[in-house]
Amino acid sequence: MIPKSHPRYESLMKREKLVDALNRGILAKAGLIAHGRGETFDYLIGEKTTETALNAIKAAAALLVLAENPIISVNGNTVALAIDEIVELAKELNGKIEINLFYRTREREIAIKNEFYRKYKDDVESGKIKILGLNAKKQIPNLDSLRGKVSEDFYNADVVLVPLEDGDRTEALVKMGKKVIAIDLNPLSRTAKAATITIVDELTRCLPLLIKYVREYKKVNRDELRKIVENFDNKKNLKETLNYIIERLKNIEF
Ligand code: PTJ
Repeated sequence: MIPKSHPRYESLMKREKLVDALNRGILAKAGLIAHGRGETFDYLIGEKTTETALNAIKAAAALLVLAENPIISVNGNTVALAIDEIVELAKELNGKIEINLFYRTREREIAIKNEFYRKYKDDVESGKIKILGLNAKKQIPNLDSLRGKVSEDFYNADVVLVPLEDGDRTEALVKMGKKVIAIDLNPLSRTAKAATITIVDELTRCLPLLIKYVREYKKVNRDELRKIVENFDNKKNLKETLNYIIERLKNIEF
């Protein structure tokens, strides 16, 4: 039991959630390692949403609202940490959520699907959210990993949100002509570099902001939204994030 007064309470609770998800067959073992890498980068950015991350969140929200057929791709870590926020965001869009696993097994796919049913049975049964990807038959071209198998809906999506993605698939999705929004605390990752928009922020911290801006932008005219997307330069934003980290570390006080 972690006392609420512990200075690292939030962070330790996230770890608890991941361990619990591992025990329930949702998380891949490597998901724990991936989380540790994320924690390191979160220390470097100061465990808060930076200005550059906020710019990326706004551009991502605009792109999602403009999309004809957006889809949210989820893996073990995303479901373990942020199932509620993912469902909330999906309901603001077209409800489509695709299970897509790097360490793909039938058991994990089913465990993740069951988690959506356990927590959001009514929404799944009423069609407010659609859980896709279980009988994925389409293949992303030029991608050998099991992550290349996707549903028809995913194959036809114009915008995909991919929290904690691997670089190979992001590159392949961009080559297919899709707009890819990545959430990744590592600004140096191949995913971060290949995505159309990279949000360098912690998943559970940025999703509420993304939802907030999606709600707001649904009331904004499409030309305005296009401008927000066009004015966003991912490479420039990543460089600014790195410069922010450098300056922060140079000036840190102990
Ligand atoms: O559930 P599966 O089988 O699809 O496997 C998922 C993992 C995450 C294990 C798999 O995709 C993987 O190995 O990913 P990587 O290549 O380790 O990349 C994960 C990235 O996510 C790293 O760059 C981390 O910095 C970042 N990351 C980890 N936790 C968070 C995060 N970014 C944002 N928020 C986090 N909480």
